[in-house]
Amino acid sequence: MEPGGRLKIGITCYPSVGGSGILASALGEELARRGHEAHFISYERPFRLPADAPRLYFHPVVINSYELFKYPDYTLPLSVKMAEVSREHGLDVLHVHYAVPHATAAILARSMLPAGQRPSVVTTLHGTDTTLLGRDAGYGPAITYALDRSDAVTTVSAYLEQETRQLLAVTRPIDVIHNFFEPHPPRRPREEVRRELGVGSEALLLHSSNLRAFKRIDLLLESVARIRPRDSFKLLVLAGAAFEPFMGDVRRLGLEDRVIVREHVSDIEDYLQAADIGLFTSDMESFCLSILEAMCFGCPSVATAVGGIPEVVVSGSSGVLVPPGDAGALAEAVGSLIRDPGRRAALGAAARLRARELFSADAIVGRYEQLYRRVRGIP
Ligand code: GMT
Repeated sequence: MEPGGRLKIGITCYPSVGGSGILASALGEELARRGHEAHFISYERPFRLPADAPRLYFHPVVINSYELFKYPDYTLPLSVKMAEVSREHGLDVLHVHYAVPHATAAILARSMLPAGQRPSVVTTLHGTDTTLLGRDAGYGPAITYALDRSDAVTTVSAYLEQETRQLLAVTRPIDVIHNFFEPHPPRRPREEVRRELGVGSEALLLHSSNLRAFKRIDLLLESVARIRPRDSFKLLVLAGAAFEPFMGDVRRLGLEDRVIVREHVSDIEDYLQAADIGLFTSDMESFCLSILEAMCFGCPSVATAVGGIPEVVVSGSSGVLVPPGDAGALAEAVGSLIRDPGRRAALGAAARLRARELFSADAIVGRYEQLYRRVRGIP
């Protein structure tokens, strides 16, 4: 640690589109703003990481290919890079987001270093590292081992803490630290963005995700197809993956003139501020950062009441939650909000306030700073 209580934190995450990488990038950005050093260690620069912020560094992990390997290995080169960066920069903490394989690599990196140069390891579980991989006999025991040997473990919701205890038989303390979102100011005015999207007075529904199977894009499209009248809305999909595989459903449901797709947008705030109602149809979600992103712009969501979503949205007060898998209930909830702009505005205002009070950088980042100090034994 540097004089003045500044910490040096190594952060490893998946750099591709996904909530865990977005959260890790935002955390690094906020830590650097607070005077700490944030050293990102990954195979690519995380896509939302600012290019030129002070005290924010990126250390790429280089993977060579060897004929002998049928499957390329990432864990070992990652752990070697973690150890190298720890040694060269005197890292206090290696904070890994998503257990597989990052937590294992961090434990190995720590044990490769001499006593006195060893960083503490903090593992943040984000979701499928417990709920999917934790059930896989080829991963579960390795995840449990890495969690037991981490100096601290956090989960992004109380739901995920319970799942981790049950699925991985973890008995050690776990800190629940919810996700946060700190929006950057939009670059373009709301009206300009709506014009770009071809949206007039109709309600703009928003869905943003990486389109993985559990996001239930089939259900999303099925639900909006039931909304009447058809011309009362348009649906904007901010896709973190190619949307093409879903175009068959769009055509089958006659939604060609209702669905607008933007893939891999980086100026997400421009689109968030243009939206009226979020729509999230997942079968599982430990938190659902996309709902929070919309809340920050006073955009209430209709979502399925699964996993950690009820910790983010209080149904009837800061959004509307319906049972999972029910296209009728989703369509009915969205339709009633389209017809009632007053209720929409009230839910949106409450959503924005809840996001500010519970899930802003001010509310959350200090908890990570405290955790880092705790594992380092700094009062
Ligand atoms: O766990 C995953 O499948 C991926 C992960 C990600 O990288 O996007 O998503 C999880 O982490 C996000 C950030 O904490 C949460 O908002 C998502 O709810 C969570 N996904 C699931 O639990 C399925």
